[in-house]
Amino acid sequence: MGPAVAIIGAGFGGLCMAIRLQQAGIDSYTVFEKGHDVGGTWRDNTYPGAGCDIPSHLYSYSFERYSSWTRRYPGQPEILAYLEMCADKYGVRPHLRLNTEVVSAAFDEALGRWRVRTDGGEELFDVVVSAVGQLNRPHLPEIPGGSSFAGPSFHSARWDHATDLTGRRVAVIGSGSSAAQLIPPVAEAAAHLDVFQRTPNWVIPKPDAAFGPLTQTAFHRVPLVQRAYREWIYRYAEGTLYQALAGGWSAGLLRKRALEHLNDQVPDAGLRARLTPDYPIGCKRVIIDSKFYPALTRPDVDVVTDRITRIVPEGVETSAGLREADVIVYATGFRTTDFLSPVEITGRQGRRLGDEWKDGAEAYLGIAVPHFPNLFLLYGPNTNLGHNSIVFMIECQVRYIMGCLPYLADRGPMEVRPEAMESWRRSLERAMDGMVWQAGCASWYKNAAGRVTNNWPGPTPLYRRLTRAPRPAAFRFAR
Ligand code: N01
Repeated sequence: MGPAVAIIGAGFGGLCMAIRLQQAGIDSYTVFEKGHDVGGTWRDNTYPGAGCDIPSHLYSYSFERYSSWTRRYPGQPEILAYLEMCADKYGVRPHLRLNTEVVSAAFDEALGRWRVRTDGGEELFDVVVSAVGQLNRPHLPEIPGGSSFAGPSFHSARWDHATDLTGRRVAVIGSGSSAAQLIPPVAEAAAHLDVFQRTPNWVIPKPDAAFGPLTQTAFHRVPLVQRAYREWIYRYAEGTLYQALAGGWSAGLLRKRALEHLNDQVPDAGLRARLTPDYPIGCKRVIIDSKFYPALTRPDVDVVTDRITRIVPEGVETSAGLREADVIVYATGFRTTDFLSPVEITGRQGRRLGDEWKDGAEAYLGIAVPHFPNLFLLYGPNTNLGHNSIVFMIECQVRYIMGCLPYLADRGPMEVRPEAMESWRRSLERAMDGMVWQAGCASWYKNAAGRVTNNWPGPTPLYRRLTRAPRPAAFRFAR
């Protein structure tokens, strides 16, 4: 038994929370999942070429070192299979409430509990853990005439597998990480592909390879090899990539590597110029891919940089004229600064989370919000990374929340103090100062006012230290 815990979402975060509760002998939890199965973003993103640009041995739980990864960078089916395996192996399945969307959660002050409302009714819980992720709501741009298009059109995260692209004229709008992955296979199938690029991205090579039988055997038989490999990738990301984002010594090296990659893969100087970003590397999420540029150089692919003016039944109209298309793919990203929305969260004194966050989402350690007792966030505000595995951050947060549970048992609902939040806000602002995301570029890391609400500005070992255990002085308790 233990506290009744409602977990919203069964992706990497929600499953991790469930597994740790299960391991602690707390079986009084429910995982609400609006989709038909576990997997989160890895269930939703099934576009051709979908995969992860963080090596599989790091993009997995530290406590479940899977030795069956077939390649360095896993494809979406492998990651989804890993998460399904974890749900089975750790006994999470009986706690899953699939196809059930949480509509609202309201803290009942008299009861000291949360009223969680789903499309199936209302239930009481002691604790709510949000694990909805930052990239779960597709962003569909409001382009004039959008609905007038005569053919199929869909978002990259809602891939329409019934639409066969073979021999068709395809338009892909967007050129971020999702577009970079789906463009090579789409170009292969299509008769012609137009890629509508509004802003070029920095791209560095992805040294992907299948693991040979020797490596596989080493991973299976010698856990130390696997641990050492994971550690090596982690340290590289911290030592080199993080330094670049913080404006350190490696920014120049990374930029040089990206420019060499562009030079090597794109012989045409005109196209190269259009693909060269004019902002510092890392300001937007760096694309890690080795197939993207070659696809853009194909004779049957055009990179269109003219401004899109409207969608018409025949295709996409730009400032330079009509580009005819049979299918439109929106690889236009996600509504990343909405966080928990559209779930209505109401804390003490009827405070609504949406109102508290009207100037930008924020949370103490990215986990707790003043006036919202016993509400904990996974992958919350300012905990996204531009350089390392988000699974690491999720594990830090889950450990922290597990550390809060004994306090709840002894002293009742706990709520972070506004002073602790204020001091956290100030330290974040200071740390944010030197980060490259502040440079003059638009990105999904920032809200409309230009505040970076999504990214963690420090090294991840620091975050791990800060979240090692809750500091009781930062909280107000009911008893
Ligand atoms: O989305 P994005 P994504 N007209 O927001 C363009 C993770 N991820 O789905 O740059 C024309 O990056 C927009 O243009 P601009 C990863 O963290 C990870 O590709 O705003 N274009 C941009 O080109 C990634 O960062 C993996 O000018 C419009 C694109 O659409 C995050 O998901 C794989 C437009 C959106 O790019 C999101 O990536 C895939 C408009 N009106 C994704 N509106 C891994 O491998 C938007 N765009 C781990």
